[in-house]
Amino acid sequence: SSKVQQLLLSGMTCASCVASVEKAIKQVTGVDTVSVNLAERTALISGNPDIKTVIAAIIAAGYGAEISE
Ligand code: 9UX
Repeated sequence: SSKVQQLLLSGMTCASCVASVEKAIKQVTGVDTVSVNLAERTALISGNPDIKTVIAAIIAAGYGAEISE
């Protein structure tokens, strides 16, 4: 079922980084919406994606991500 998952990001320094991370996340199967906050270094992801696949996509885009409790 759909839920909201939060990741803690690293490596973002500007708004274009935010756009790149959001694009990478949106391409993962099951993602409905994404909200990346540069100041907080968080990504809020709604839908039902495999979170490890999301993390892999972010890393492939050149950034860091870990599960935020
Ligand atoms: Mo901004 Mo981010 O110039 O990888 S795009 S630093």
